[in-house]
Order: sequence, then structure tokens, then C-alpha cells
Amino acid sequence: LKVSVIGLGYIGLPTAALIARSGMNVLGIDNNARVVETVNSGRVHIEEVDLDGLVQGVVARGNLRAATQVEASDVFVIAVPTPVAEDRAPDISYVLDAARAVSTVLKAGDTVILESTSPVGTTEAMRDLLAQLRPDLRMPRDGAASPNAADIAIAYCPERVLPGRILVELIDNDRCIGGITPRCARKALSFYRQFVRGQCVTTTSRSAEMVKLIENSFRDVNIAFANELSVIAEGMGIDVWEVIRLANRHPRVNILQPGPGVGGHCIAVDPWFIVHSDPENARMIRMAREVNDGKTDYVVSHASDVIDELPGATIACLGLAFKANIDDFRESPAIKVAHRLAKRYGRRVKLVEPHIRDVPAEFIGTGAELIDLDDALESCDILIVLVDHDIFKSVPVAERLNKIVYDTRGIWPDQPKSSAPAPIRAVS
Ligand code: SAJ
Repeated sequence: LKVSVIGLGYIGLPTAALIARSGMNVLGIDNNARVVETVNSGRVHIEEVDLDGLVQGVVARGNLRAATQVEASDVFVIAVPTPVAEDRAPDISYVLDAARAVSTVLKAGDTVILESTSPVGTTEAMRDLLAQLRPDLRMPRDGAASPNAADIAIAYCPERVLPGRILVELIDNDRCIGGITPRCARKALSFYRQFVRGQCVTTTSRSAEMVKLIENSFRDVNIAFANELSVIAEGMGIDVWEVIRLANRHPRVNILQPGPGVGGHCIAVDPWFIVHSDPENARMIRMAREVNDGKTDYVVSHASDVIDELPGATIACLGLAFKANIDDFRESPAIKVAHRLAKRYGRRVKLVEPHIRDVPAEFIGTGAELIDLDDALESCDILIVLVDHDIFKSVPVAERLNKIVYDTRGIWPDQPKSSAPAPIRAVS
């Protein structure tokens, strides 16, 4: 079986490598020639646990090869970006471009699977485009007189993996496989069964598209609840981490953790796909996005209040990644907070991020510099915790006794109260 994986990013490359490891002949397609060259030399252009060794092995054995142009294959897996535009409208142009490329080599008996997070209806739109470009092939049509009579199988199967655990989760997580017709779903299912250990469940392509969107929206809404609580509790002078811990002792309560906002390229983005499809009814989903984005503004303003009480003090922003123990900075609320503080307080702001060696480009010209954790603990007066990296968690209380601490992640519950910022608003 020859498989083409289109898009060699955070999902495409690990997926291509795992399929290759299961013994299939895999061609990875990317329009970036440098990515293609890197993969063909057995190396990786993204950081992910154990990915380098896996790619090196499958390339050396000849199971994985990369190219910029598509080639005839039996299965096509599309894993390209689906960003949202400025006005929050989903941009599926990369998916349609990939379908156009596939159409040039498509033959009867092939399977085309979309994995990119997509607004509901995208798989059908891809089918319509393929039908238009290849009128010689019968495309699957649900509800048609004989819906299963088709030359091509088309399905949607979202990935659900957590950055940092991608290789494990690609194999162990359950997969939801949505076919344009039940026959399409079964065909895609038999493909995934070859390398997935989790259960594979079939449905329609529209439902599978929605499943992916609601998973990430569910998490966003729940984080928004925690973030809203954190602002309310802070105003009341209550320790939000403690009340969440205590509430979570209830057998049916499981509140997530507040933070400086929600980052990453999925949870901060995917809910907008639903809002865009039904703006009138997607009220809570939109509100959750606003609450989470608003939390970043709140942290900036609260941090500024703390800083303004100590003129001339130096400020360490601890962490820039979008979440703990990861070197991924996409949509990072920590970057947003640190950047706004750097613009305001200039060289008084120091950045501490163990996962990078140079100051990120957006900070150039602000005067903010990258320093290591030891220097920050030695020389900074104010510590603003933006990411719960393990290395920050392990700093003992003795090393931060004389500091003013604003801990947006709740990593230092033992920090003496006197060093915590005053509540913004006293409510009796
Ligand atoms: N966060 C909080 N509080 C929490 C949990 C998370 O503030 O209690 C923040 C994180 O710090 C981060 C953001 O939310 O800024 C997102 O982090 P995450 O760990 O919740 O999720 P991602 O973006 O790394 O991965 C998510 C996962 N989706 C779900 O858990 C429903 C993953 O399974 C998906 O595959 C991935 O999105 C994706 O690719 O869509």
C-alpha cells in the first residue's frame, strides 16, 4: 500500500513516520523544499518527543521519503493548516489546494482522508472540488440513488493528540472516522486499523468534523470557567487555587486550572469555526473565547498595577511557551503578556524561557532581554509566573522569599501572602 501524507507539520510528519513504521510505503509531501530536504536526510524540523529517532529509522529503511510534488498513491492523508482569518472566518484554502494536487494523480480505488481541523462541510466541499476536477471518476454521494457506488472513498478523521505526547497518542487514542458514505468510512477504518491501537469508531464526515470542534470547544469553555473564577476570587481576596482544589473533592466536579489565557494553535482557534458557522446560537462558545482572551488583558493590567507600586524594580517574566514543558510559542498568552509589559517597561523586563536561546523577534527593540532562571532569582525584584514549567515549580520558597510574586499559574502555593499582589477590588 502506498500512502501519501500531504503537509509535514506537527501532525503530518509524526503521522507519516508512524504509518511508515507499520511497514507501509509512505511519501510525505510538503511545499517547503527545506522541510523535504530535512526529512529526506533523516532529520526533523519540529521538536516532538522521540520523533527524531523514529524519522531517522523509517527514512534509513526506505519506508518514508519526502517530496514537493504528489505522486500516484492508494491512500492520501491531508494534514495541512486551517487557520482563521482576521475576521475569525476559517480559511480552508490549504485543504482545497491539497485536493487540487491530489486530483492530478487520483485513480479509481483510491482513498482520500482529511485530518485537518475543519469547519463542518469541508470534506463535502473537498469531494465537490474533486468531482469537478475529475469528472471521469465517480465520487461518493450520500443520499444519492446508490450512495455507495463510487470509485473514490472520501473520509474525515481528526487527530486528537497532545503536543509533547504525539507519538503515544497517535497510536493509543480512539479515532473517530467520518465517511461521506458508510462505505467510505469502512475503507478509511481498515487503513487506520493498521497502525492505531485505540478504538476506531465510524460516523458521517459532518459529525466527525463537529466532534473535533466540540472537543476543543469543551476544553476552552471549561478553562474559561476557571479563568472567570480566578478574576472573581482575586477580587474577593480568595485563593482561587485552594477553592478549586477543595471544590474538586466533590465526586462530580472537575474544574480546570486558571492561567494567563489560552494558547496553542487549536483550543484558541477551533471554537471560532463553530461560532462562524452559527453566530446566533454559539453564545457560550464565543463568550468562552472572549473570557479567555480577556484573562490575558486582565493579567497585563494586574501585573502593571504590581509593577507600578515599585518604581525602578526589575521584572522577570517566567515562561513564554503556550503551556508547560514545551517549546511551542504559537498563540502563547505568556508571550502576549510579556510583550505588552516589555513595550511598557522596556529594559526593566527580563524574559526567562529555558526552551530558547535567543530573544523572540517581537521583543527586539523593546529592551527586554533573555536571562536564565538563576539570574532572575538573583537580580529581579518582581517575578511574574506565566508558564508552569517544571523547572519553575521546583524553585524552593527560600529563593523567592524577598520577591514580589504574581503567580498566574498557581505553581507556588507556599509563597508568603505578604508578597502576593493586593486584590484589585475589596468585596466583603
Ligand atoms: N490551559 C489552561 N488551564 C487548563 C488546561 C489548559 O489554562 O486547565 C491552557 C494551556 O496552558 C494552554 C491551552 O490551555 O495555553 C491549551 O492547552 P491544552 O493542553 O489544553 O491543549 P493543546 O492545545 O496542547 O491540545 C489540544 C488537546 N485538546 C483537548 O484536550 C480537548 C489535544 O487533544 C488536541 O489534539 C489539540 O488541542 C489539537 O490539535 O486540536
